[in-house]
Amino acid sequence: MKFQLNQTTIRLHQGDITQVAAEAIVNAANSALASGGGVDGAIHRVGGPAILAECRQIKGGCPTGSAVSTTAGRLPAQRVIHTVGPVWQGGRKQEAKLLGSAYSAALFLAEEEGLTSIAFPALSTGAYGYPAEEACAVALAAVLGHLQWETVLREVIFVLFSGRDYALYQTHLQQLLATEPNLRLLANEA
Ligand code: AR6
Repeated sequence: MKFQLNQTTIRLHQGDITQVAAEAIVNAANSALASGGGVDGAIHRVGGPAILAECRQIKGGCPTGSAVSTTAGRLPAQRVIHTVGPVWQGGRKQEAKLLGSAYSAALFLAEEEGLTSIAFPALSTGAYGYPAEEACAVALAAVLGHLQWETVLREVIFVLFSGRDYALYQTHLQQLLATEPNLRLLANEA
C-alpha cells in the first residue's frame, strides 16, 4: 500500500528487510552494537562481516534513541542505519519518547548522508517487547511529523514481518487520512 505526504512516498511492505533495496535500511540494534537476533541477526547474516567490523570501531556504541551508520556489506542497500529502540518496561519509562527519537535519529542521519529512501522494521516490537499497536502509533507519528518539513527523502518504507503488523499499519495510516491534511492514498495494492 502506498501513501504520499508532501514530496515523500510512504510504502508498506510485508517481508524481510534484508531483501529491500532502499538506499538505507534501518537495523533494530542494541546499544553495544553487538549482533543479536531478529532484524539485527538477519542484517549481519545477509550483509556479511564488514558490518560488524565497522560497528566495533564506533566508540560509545549507540545509546537508546540515537542512530549510527555503517556500510551495508552485501545487502542491496547502500547504508545500514543502526538505531536502538527502548526495551518495553510497562510504558512509564519514557518508552514512547525514546522510540520516537530512534525513528527521528535514523531519518536525520539518512538526510545528512544524502540518502533518498529508507526502510524501517517495527523497532522494539520483537525482543524488546514493545506492544505492536502502541509502537505503530509512535512510528507513524514520528515519521509523518518529520515529513512535514523539507526533506531529501523521497521514499519511506515500513517493512512488516507479519501479516498482522502489516494490517495494523494499514489501518492506522488509513485512519490518519482523515486527520492529516497532506496525506493521501496513492495505491491500494502491496
Ligand atoms: N525483516 C523485517 N522485520 C523483521 C525481521 C526481518 N528479517 N526479523 C524480525 N522482524 P527485533 P527489537 C520483526 O527483535 O525488538 C536483537 O537481538 C520482528 O517480528 O528484531 O528492537 C538486537 O540485537 C519485530 O516485529 O528488534 C537487540 O538486542 C521487529 O522486526 C534487540 O534484538 C523487531 O524485532 C532489539 O529488539
